[in-house]
Amino acid sequence: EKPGLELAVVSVPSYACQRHTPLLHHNTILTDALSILAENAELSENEGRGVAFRRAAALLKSLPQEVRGAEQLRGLPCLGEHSLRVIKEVLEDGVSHEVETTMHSEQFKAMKALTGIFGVGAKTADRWFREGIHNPSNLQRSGHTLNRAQRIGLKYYDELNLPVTKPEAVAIGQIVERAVHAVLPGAEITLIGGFRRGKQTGHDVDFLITHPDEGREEGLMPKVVSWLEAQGFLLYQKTTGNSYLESKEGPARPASNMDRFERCFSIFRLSTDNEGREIQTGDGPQTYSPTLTNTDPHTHSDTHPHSKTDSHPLPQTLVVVGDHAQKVSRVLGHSQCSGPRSWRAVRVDLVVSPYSQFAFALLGWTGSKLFERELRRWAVHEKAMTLSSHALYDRKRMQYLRASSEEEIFAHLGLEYIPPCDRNA
Ligand code: TTP
Ligand code: MN
Ligand code: MN
Ligand code: MN
Repeated sequence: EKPGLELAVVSVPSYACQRHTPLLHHNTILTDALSILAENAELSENEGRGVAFRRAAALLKSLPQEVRGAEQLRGLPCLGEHSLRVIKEVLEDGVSHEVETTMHSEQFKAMKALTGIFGVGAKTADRWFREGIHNPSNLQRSGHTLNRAQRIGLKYYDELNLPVTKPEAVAIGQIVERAVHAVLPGAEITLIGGFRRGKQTGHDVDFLITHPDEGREEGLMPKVVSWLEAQGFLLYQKTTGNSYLESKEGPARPASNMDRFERCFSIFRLSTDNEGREIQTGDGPQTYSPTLTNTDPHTHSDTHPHSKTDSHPLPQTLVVVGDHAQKVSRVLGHSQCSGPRSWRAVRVDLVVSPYSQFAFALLGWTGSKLFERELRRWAVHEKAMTLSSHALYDRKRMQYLRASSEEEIFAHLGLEYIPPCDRNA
């Protein structure tokens, strides 16, 4: 008798937004293989293929146990012919020939290295690759004219590719809070993206900013950015205004999945001390009272998005020791800037939403990207509704459905509530 045969008879729903997908799961060997193929498809601008591999991987992430044989997969949704072939290969041989070939291909390695530069997308990377540029050093020497984002991306290449840790995210959060409260007292700041889903590291840190008095948040971003710049916290920023109201398409019909909030893509200068420990210097505890909303993904108590019940003062000084600190100081020591320095570059995304759209923005910016895609697909195909990071529109009743919490949005969509920590599809 093979273990775990019961998997086949357990019915698994086909949309990722109907399932609990924790960060840690039982099929990493299989999902790592499928993720390589997904990434390769995305880098080759074959979105459909990428989504198919991502859906297959997400299905495996949601299973309650390790898959040991292909017969356990019978009856499960989301597993296309190609994905099944790869899974079977890994189950039988330990590796997939296609995955190995992909991983070690010059094109995949080059595309990953080049798109790893902040400001470089798949199109640009592909053009450079076909000119024989395979890595940042090649690009540096090529004499290509780079835009401002790409120049800074190249300059801080190594450290921007170092993971951002949770303590670093918290330290950035303290800076963002000081900036926001300096220009708009009473504004609320929420950690979103991967960290809200419980990830311990990320490629950036994402924050959503709102204010309970609708309208007070208008024009907030330029003020926050000016404050941050004056204090020397920014290495780079690109702010885009809110284009939601001016849009002629109507809020429920975005031209793409991109939302139209006031938004800032930035690179922060985060202080570290000489020993590689992270220290955030500031005005001192007497002038700063942190109120960062508790978004601990394992407490399901933050049911109301604006609740402040669990907020507690954050430490003024963050000390990061061990492996990560060593990696940071190694990268900083070897950076192109002269000598080791006492700060590192960190990618930060800031988004401002009106209070009435907060729940939609929170849901839309918590991710994962596949979870978001599946939510919108569910809404359209199963409920005749259109979901965006701004609103939910019911096309049969021809009306917008209001919500002040994520729970209400799931309820409108006829879905069981899935907490952030289980949205790691
Ligand atoms: P990311 O920061 O790209 O991803 P992440 O936080 O899940 O992972 P990582 O740890 O690597 O940073 O995006 C966060 C969420 O924001 C994601 O669910 C999609 C959403 N998002 C938008 O809605 N619009 C956008 O333009 C971008 C870039 C992201
Ligand atoms: Mn992120
Ligand atoms: Mn949970
Ligand atoms: Mn981001």
